[in-house]
Amino acid sequence: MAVLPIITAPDPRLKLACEPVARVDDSVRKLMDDMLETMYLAPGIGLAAPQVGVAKRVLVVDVAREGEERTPIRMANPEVLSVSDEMATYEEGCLSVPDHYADVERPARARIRYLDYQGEIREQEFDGLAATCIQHEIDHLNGVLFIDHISALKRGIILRKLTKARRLSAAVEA
Ligand code: GNR
Ligand code: NI
Repeated sequence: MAVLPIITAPDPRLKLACEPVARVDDSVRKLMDDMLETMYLAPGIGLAAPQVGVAKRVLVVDVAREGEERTPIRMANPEVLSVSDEMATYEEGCLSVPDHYADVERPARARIRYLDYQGEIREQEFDGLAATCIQHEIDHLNGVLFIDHISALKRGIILRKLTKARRLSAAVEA
């Protein structure tokens, strides 16, 4: 396994729609495992392939709390089959939008069809933080960030701060 560098906004690679995988082969399984290792180290509760510069429809999630047993979920080509009318609001963050958080409202439950680690088709209903996180990750596969769900004013403030922070760190490294 390997830890991969995480891309941060504003980066055009975070705005692209990703391609489905043709099948879950060893290279896709390695990507999933490397993404999980990267996510656990960060630490985060989810990670989508475009965040590590790979434009494929692959994501990983683990919403187990620290100290609890790990419950990794690996998905390729996830599809939202249906969502609840009931909505839920969580304060979201993103490894690609470091140090910024905002409330985002999403459906409270979502039924997802995906290819698992073995390439088998699975359907599963998610609720709570897992439902929010998986919807956040599927957004990434469509080039959408959580800041795209907040006001343009707040989004602009955050993107300007991220651009400034990047200029500063580039200057320090130079
Ligand atoms: O680590 C993460 N926490 C989080 C909290 C609330 C809603 C979504 C998330 S996902 C985020 C990791 C990440 O950026 N995944 O793309
Ligand atoms: Ni994210």
